[in-house]
Amino acid sequence: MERMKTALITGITGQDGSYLAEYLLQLGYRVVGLVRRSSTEPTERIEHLRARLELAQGDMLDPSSLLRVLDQFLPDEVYNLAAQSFVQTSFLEPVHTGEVTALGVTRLLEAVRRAVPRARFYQASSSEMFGQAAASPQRESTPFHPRSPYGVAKLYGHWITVNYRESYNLYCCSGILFNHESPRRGLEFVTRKISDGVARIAFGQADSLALGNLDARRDWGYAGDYVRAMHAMLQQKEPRDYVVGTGTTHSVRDLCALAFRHVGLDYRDFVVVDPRYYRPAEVDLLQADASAAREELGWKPELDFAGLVELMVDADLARRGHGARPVRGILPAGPA
Ligand code: NAP
Ligand code: G4F
Repeated sequence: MERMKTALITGITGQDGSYLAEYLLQLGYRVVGLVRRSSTEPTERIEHLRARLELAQGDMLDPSSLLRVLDQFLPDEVYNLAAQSFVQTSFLEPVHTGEVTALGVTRLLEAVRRAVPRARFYQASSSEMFGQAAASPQRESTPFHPRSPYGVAKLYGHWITVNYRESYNLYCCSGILFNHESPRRGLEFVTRKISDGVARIAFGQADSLALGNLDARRDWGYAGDYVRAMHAMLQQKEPRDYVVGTGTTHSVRDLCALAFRHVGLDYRDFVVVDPRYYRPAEVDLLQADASAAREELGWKPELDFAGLVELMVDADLARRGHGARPVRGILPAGPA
C-alpha cells in the first residue's frame, strides 16, 4: 500500500487554503496547516474540516517557527499560500506586504532547503505580476510589469522560487494564478463585495453599493477549480511554472450587471462610484492563456463566470436573508 503523503499548507485559514485542504484530504493526504497567532479565531473557513486537519502555530515573519514546523511534520509537499493578499492594503502597508508576501517566501524556502530538501514546493504567484501587461492574453513568457507593492512583492516571491529551483535543484513551482473567487472570498475583494452588496440591498439592509473603477477587467474563475491545478503542478516529472486562468475577461461593470440581474434588479439604480476605492496605479486588463496548464496538467475550469457569480450571490442571499423574503427584487430559485 502506498504511504500516506503529508502536505503542509501555509495560509490554510484563507480562501484557497480551505479549498486546497478539502481537496487534499479527499485525495487521502495528511494535511497540516500553518496558523498564526490571533486574538480571535481565524478558522471559520476550515471549521468543517477541523477534525481531519492538524494545525501548527507559525508565522511567515518568523523563520524559526517555519523550521520548527517542517522539522516536526516532515511534509512531502509544501503549499505556500500565506500572503498579505489584498492589493489596496499593499498601498497602505507596503513594507509589511513585502515582509510577508516577498521575504516570507525566502524564509520558507530556506527552511525547506534545510529541513526537507526533497519536499515539493508550490508558490502562489499571481497575475498581478503582469500588471500593465505588454500583451494579451498573458502566458508564462509575457514580461512582468507589476503595478502595486503587492504585485512587486509577488514578483520577488516568484523569482526567488525560480532561483531556489535553479540553485539548489529543489522541486519548486510557481502557479501564476488569475483571480479566483468563491463564497469564501474575503469581503473586501470586489466579487464578494458585490455579491454581499446585492444581498444586503435585496433584504433592505443597504440602499447602495460604493465601488471604485468599474472598467477594470479581470479573468475571474472559481477557487475550487484552481486548487486542482496547484496539486497537479507538484505531481509532474519536472518542476515548472504555469499560468492558470479561464481565458475569458469581464469588467467590474459586467459583474455588477450580472449579480444584480440575478435578483431582478438593475445595478445602475444602486451602484455609486466612490473615488476612495480607486488605486494609485491600476491594472486595467488581465486575461490568461493557460494552454500549458491545459496541455501538460490536463487542467480545465469547470465553473464559468455566470455560474460563479450566481453561486456567490446565492450564498450571500442565504447568509444574509435567513430564508426571509427580499424587500427588493426576487429570490432566485437556488437558495432555500
Ligand atoms: P487570503 O484569503 O487572503 O488568505 C491569505 C492567508 O495568508 C490567510 O490564511 C492568512 O492568515 C495567511 N497569512 C497572512 N499573513 C501571514 C503571516 N504573516 N504568517 C502566516 N500566515 C499569514 O488569500 P487567498 O485568496 O486564499 O490566496 C491564497 C494565495 O494565493 C495568496 O498568496 C494570494 O496572494 C495568492 N493569489 C490569490 C489569488 C486569488 O485570486 N485569490 C490569485 C493569485 C494569487 P489569517 O487568516 O490569519 O489572516
Ligand atoms: O477584487 P480585487 O480587489 O482583486 P485584485 O486587485 O485583482 O487582486 C486579486 O487578484 C490577484 C490576481 O490577479 C491576486 F493576486 C490578489 O491577491 C487578489 O486576490 O479588485 C479587482 C478589480 C481592481 O481593478 C479594482 O480596482 O476591481 C476593481 N474595483 C473596483 N471597485 C474594486 C472596487 N476592488 C475592490 N476590492 N473594491 C472595490 O470597491
